[in-house]
Amino acid sequence: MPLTLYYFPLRGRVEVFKLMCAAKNVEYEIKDVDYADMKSNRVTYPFGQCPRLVDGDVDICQSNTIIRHVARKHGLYGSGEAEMAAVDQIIDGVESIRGVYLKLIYGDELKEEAKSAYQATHIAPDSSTGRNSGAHFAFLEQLLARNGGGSGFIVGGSLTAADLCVWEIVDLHLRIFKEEVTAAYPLLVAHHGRIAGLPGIAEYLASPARLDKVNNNNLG
Ligand SMILES: N[C@@H](CCC(=O)N[C@@H](CS)C(=O)NCC(=O)O)C(=O)O
Repeated sequence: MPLTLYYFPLRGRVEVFKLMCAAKNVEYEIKDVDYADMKSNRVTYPFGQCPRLVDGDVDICQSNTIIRHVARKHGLYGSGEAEMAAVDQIIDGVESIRGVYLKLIYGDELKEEAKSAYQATHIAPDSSTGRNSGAHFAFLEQLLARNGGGSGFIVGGSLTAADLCVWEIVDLHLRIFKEEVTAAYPLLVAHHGRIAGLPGIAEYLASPARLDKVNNNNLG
């Protein structure tokens, strides 16, 4: 039985799920959300939002819950408690960046002034010690470096959900801040290249299943 994901036709919050399935050759189908059902049915959509995943008797919302479910089931959680906790830490750290990114895209509509402030607060290396809501690329670069110098995966010695969360958030920022990210975070950029070349991922990224539309308002 393929996994069924209910979502909109765009990359958005489901991209890490799709990357995980691609890496592990997990079959899935994506179904359009019935908007009225999503807003009124508190059983299928407990928070009135998608994505929603159905996998046998598992029927869940919240994108990071979906990521963790697939990671547990398909060997993308590392090995042992310390690695699993490290994967969780990165999933949650990436979520902090996603929060400020979504404000930049939807709240500030990617206006030039907002972009400069975002760059200065969340990307510029010297602002990692300032107030940045825990959202800064220097943190991810340092975590990667701490795992054997940063030339492999971000946790342990094999691909985990953490690599794919980091890959996708770096990918989103390379689209907007390519020069700045490339200049400041060589390990993250090299990791981005390595992960993109992995079997399953490379084929997915080249396929029509990797949608062009990134955000619902066509920004980013
Ligand atoms: N915390 C939720 C956020 C989900 C979310 O923001 N869903 C958006 C689509 S990306 C949505 O359903 N928007 C429609 C709405 O809120 O009415 C998650 O991680 O899944």
